[in-house]
Amino acid sequence: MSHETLLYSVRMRASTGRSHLSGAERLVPRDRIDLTMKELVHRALSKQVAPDQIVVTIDALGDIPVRSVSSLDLVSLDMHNITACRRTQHASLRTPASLLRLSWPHSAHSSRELPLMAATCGARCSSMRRPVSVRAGPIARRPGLPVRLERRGVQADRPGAVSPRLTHFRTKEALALATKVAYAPGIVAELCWSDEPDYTVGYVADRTKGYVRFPHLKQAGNGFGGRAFFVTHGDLDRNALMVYLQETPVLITEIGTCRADDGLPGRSG
Ligand code: PML
Ligand code: MG
Repeated sequence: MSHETLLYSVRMRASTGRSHLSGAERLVPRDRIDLTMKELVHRALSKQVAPDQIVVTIDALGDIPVRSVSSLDLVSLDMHNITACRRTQHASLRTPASLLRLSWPHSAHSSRELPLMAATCGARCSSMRRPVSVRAGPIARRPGLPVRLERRGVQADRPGAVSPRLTHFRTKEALALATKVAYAPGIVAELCWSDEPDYTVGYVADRTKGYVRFPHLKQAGNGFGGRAFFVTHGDLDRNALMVYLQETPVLITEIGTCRADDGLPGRSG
């Protein structure tokens, strides 16, 4: 493989004490490694809390096949009331009968917020230990799936491909991640609330609706949040799902359409 076509995974993890502080991953060609490292380290250093440790890991993908996809379409809701955002997020998740189980990826910050997010989805908590399984529908007796999402292989910011509306780095990264997750075998939908205290945004994502963005799911200053995956049951191949999420590099080669809400299903529900 020539130097030009070789892709590298650049990962940053920052922590303070035993707590995770910041993390990100990019898939970049060799000539962008330097810049990407600087950007990610800068990100870690810009947190309100100073990190004790910043670890940057760079791996050549080598022969690992990369899956190229277009991003999900982005639908942005102009809705600034917390209750309305939560209700609509709930309503937009209420679709398939196969929407059965909620798995909690991880996050020290997440556990206290989980009941709230679970309620948002119409689900009930079965445990407060992590990973937490949440009851949602007829699969209640099945154990939760401890999906830990590695951001491996996600590229969010191909220059030139980004729509003018996609300006915030968190939106770009979350869209890339949600796109990867949406194409995972067995995933029905994903729900996210940002865990940044001053970033009140979250989304629901699936392949049909796209990335539906809710600007105001919590009060500013509230550092709770996280991601939850809804997976199918019966035919779920856990192994395939885990391998895809943890190992498969996904390159976002095009950005889908970005539009304001124009009649999201469940909007009035
Ligand atoms: C956005 O659409 O602006 C991003 C929402 C989710 C952010 C998740 C995070 O990075 O905390
Ligand atoms: Mg976060």
